[in-house]
Amino acid sequence: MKKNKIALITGITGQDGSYLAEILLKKNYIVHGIIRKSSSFNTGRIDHLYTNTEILNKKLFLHYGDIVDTSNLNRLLEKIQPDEIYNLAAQSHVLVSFQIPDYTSQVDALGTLRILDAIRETGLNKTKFYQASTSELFGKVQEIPQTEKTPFYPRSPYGVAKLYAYWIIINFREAYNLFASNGILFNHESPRRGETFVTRKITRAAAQIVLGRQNKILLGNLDAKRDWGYAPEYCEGMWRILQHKEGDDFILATGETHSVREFTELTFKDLGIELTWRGKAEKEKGIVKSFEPDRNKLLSKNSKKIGKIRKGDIIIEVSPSYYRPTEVELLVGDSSKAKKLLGWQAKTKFEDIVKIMVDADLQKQIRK
Ligand code: NAP
Ligand code: F7E
Repeated sequence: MKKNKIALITGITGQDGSYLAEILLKKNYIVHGIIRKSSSFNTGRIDHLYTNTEILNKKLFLHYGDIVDTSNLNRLLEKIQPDEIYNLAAQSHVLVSFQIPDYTSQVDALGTLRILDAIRETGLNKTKFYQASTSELFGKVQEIPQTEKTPFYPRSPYGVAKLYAYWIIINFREAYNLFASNGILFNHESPRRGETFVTRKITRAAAQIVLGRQNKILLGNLDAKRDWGYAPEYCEGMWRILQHKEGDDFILATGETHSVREFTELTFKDLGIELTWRGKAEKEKGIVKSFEPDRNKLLSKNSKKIGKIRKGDIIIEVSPSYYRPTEVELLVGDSSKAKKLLGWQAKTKFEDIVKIMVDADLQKQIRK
């Protein structure tokens, strides 16, 4: 009988870790995940997996650990002997990285080195390694669209830490012949996205506004543009990157770019609210132009729960506290290499990602 492959996921409790665990379990992998000790529950995104007695401790194993803890990493690798490691653990918030740059570098830069070193220490020379690299490496973009050959110009401690990780992957690949790959992933979103990233912040707050539980959202730079894809597809792409014949670096992106403003307008449109904008910069406001809550049956079934929204209500304001000291204004990726060599392509369209997220947040809020 063919032996099941063994994968180790760092960051299994995050958005991507949770989708990747599902994908690998479906492919009959034995999945190990590193979770951090926390004073409150941090396994919400994988509860459906690890409360399943068919899966827990049979196909899915969770271990306490931290990628700043070298001896813990060595012990885990020795014990698990994974065929594939997916390093998704990171302090992944760009604005927060300006507030905790040292910690961000310890985790996002040196954390990657520690795992690579542990691979060598434990003699796991055949283990394949996936590194969660990012479009934030391009920062102040030197070329549009960005390809694997575009020079980097990171604009945050997060981006700079991930640049170290990117290069240490390539160095270990060349120096020690390790199968180590960078997935340079552009923003990817889902209902499991952390609530402080802009897309989820908007869809969650919009659902609350429509239900009359919140009056407005405070946002930062409305004109930043991102190449937003759908997270489950990107996690399938991570697996494909490690199935390639050799370690290499790949961009995963949709090739489309949209502004935070467009994301906001579409979110509210989905809920029956048309927005108009007034004012400039910090004084700009998003105002209700019209409200017809007929967009989905969901709302009509719950019409008693709809809040009292009126034409002229101010529901968006700008707060400079969300501005970044140095901003990444525009990202748009070219993933032709992944299409050609991995057969990977982003499928879910921007409008559908917004709908999926709005529906999920609305359902969630209605259930509360
Ligand atoms: P996320 O939701 O923020 O998840 C991050 C994960 O890392 C969580 O499981 C977190 O644990 C864990 N973690 C943080 N610090 C750790 C440490 N010191 N030791 C061990 N685990 C630690 O991020 P994501 O959106 O899933 O992204 C996954 C990876 O891809 C990250 O490396 C991110 O930087 C990178 N990336 C993301 C995107 C994107 O658009 N989502 C794009 C490009 C690259 P807790 O749950 O305990 O906090
Ligand atoms: O910001 C602007 C903000 O925090 C997107 C991470 O997964 O993707 C993510 O990083 C844009 C920025 O994501 C708010 O200034 C406006 O221009 O959702 P975000 P990010 O910084 O692009 C990359 C690829 C990663 O690798 C990262 O790990 O939206 N923006 N107003 C705002 N952003 C936030 N968070 N909150 C606001 O209120």
